[in-house]
Amino acid sequence: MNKGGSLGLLAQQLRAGKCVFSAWCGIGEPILAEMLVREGFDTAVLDMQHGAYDYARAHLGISHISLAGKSAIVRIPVGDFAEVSRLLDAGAAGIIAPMINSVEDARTFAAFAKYPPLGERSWGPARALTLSGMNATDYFQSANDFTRAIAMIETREAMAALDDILAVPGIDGIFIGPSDLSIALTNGRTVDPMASEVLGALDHIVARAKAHNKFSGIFTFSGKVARDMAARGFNLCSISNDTGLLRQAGALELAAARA
Ligand code: 3PY
Ligand code: MG
Repeated sequence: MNKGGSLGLLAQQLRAGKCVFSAWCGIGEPILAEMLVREGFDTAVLDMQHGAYDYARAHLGISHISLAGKSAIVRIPVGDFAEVSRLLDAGAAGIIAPMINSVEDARTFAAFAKYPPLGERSWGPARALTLSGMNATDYFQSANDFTRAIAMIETREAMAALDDILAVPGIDGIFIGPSDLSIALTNGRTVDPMASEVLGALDHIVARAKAHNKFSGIFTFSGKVARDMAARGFNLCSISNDTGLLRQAGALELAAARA
């Protein structure tokens, strides 16, 4: 068993080199996240930026996912770095921080995600100890290594600072937000995660992450695109979201009934 049990699974899967496929959950119902990981998704992201998850819901969702034997990831609201430590205390295996646009943003994020000497995370992982089955000393000595701090790259500023962000100790990987990146790279002309400006930037992003020995991930809207992104070298691909999957399945079955 890897260090940290289901909490350490994400880091182990990312190190193993196969693409990690993640569910994406915004509806705010922890049971939906649990259902998706039990369906075979490697992990699930609980979204506090654009989704209905608040801290209490995310705390519960992390438990649901962990007790199903999988790792939970949480995306925090923009700049809400105090949540990083709290969510790791709750047993999150990874934190995605949106809009990391500068080396200063990346350093602040890493400080809240990692214990000293790497960062400044404060002690108090009550739920994480219960879920991981680790004692305090073991958890303290290994948490920096098995929890993942993932910086979102989704603006022109972030693209310009990509190497500096990747070089920050304690930033374990990056995650592309293709919709916001499309808005940035087209100067507000469109929002299109498959815009040529976005697709043209992806090989460079993957290559720079590899050069820094860090992983790269991306949000996708379908399994087909996730497969393509995995083939391009991304290590973590999220697929659609709970709203999208539910609407898609509902529309499909209703159309079949009415045909
Ligand atoms: C984006 O595409 O901008 C995202 O943040 C994905 O959730
Ligand atoms: Mg975004």
